[in-house]
Amino acid sequence: MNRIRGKTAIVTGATAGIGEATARSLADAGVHTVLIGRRSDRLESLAADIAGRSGTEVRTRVLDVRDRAGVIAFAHWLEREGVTVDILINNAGLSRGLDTVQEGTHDDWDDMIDTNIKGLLNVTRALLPGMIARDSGHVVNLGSIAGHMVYPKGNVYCATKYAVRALTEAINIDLIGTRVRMSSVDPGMVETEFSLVRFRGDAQRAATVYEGVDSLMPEDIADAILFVLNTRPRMNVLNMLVMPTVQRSPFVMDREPVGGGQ
Ligand code: NDP
Ligand code: 8X3
Repeated sequence: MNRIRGKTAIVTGATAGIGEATARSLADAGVHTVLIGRRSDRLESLAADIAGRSGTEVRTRVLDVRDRAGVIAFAHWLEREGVTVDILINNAGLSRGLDTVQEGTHDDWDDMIDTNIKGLLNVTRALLPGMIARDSGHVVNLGSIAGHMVYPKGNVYCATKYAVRALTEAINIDLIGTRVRMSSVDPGMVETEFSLVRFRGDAQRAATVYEGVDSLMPEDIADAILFVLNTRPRMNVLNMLVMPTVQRSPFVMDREPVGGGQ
């Protein structure tokens, strides 16, 4: 049964990876979408690709979730466009570097904290009041296994994902007395541009992260998000931790020897 057809979803970080796959899956399910990211060329080509899928409307908006004034202006633009937001996918996020704290850089920390925590809060603060006023809506945050277990040199990235988990729990308490739901989908390793961004474009280093691993793919997480959204209104999935079958914890992973075991 499709309970989300005809609704409207905002997807932050729709230009790549999990956000892009989720945008496609939502459109396939008949959900109208508003796609957000900083790279306009990617937004436009994705919108062109999915426009008309199941007769859905697709809007795009170049927006940096760290830009608080820009996020508020975005919310006003939605009002002017007559868009009622039923679903918010707080997906925009990133990691920067893999260093001990004593070797880390302030710029990397700012990027992660400002995007993964404050960016999520900026968008949520702008759109949640409308959902509460309508007593209807569903927010899905992208957490991570990194919000459940820390790993070596993951320090600040892990802290941001622990914060996402805490915010999901805390905002659910804030929402008591309303029918608005907030969920979190927390993946283990997913093959996306995540490591390319973490290692600032070093494609070789990024590739080694996924080498020999039957990682999750963005479409798997899109499936999980669609499942969470499609539950009956009386049910709220607070947290869905999703791992590749070959990864039982950040530290326990079946990795095929490179070169097919030679
Ligand atoms: P990608 O790098 O493939 O995609 C990240 C997306 O976030 C891009 O669309 C990027 O768009 C957007 N983004 C980054 N910063 C901003 C910003 N300031 N404003 C607006 N958009 C922004 O990574 P993933 O798809 O893997 O990551 C998506 C989410 O999933 C993140 O929150 C990540 O932490 C989480 N996650 C990822 C896992 C993985 O293994 N890949 C595992 C667990 C969680 P643009 O650059 O155009 O702005
Ligand atoms: C991304 C997955 O394990 O690299 O959240 O932190 S991990």
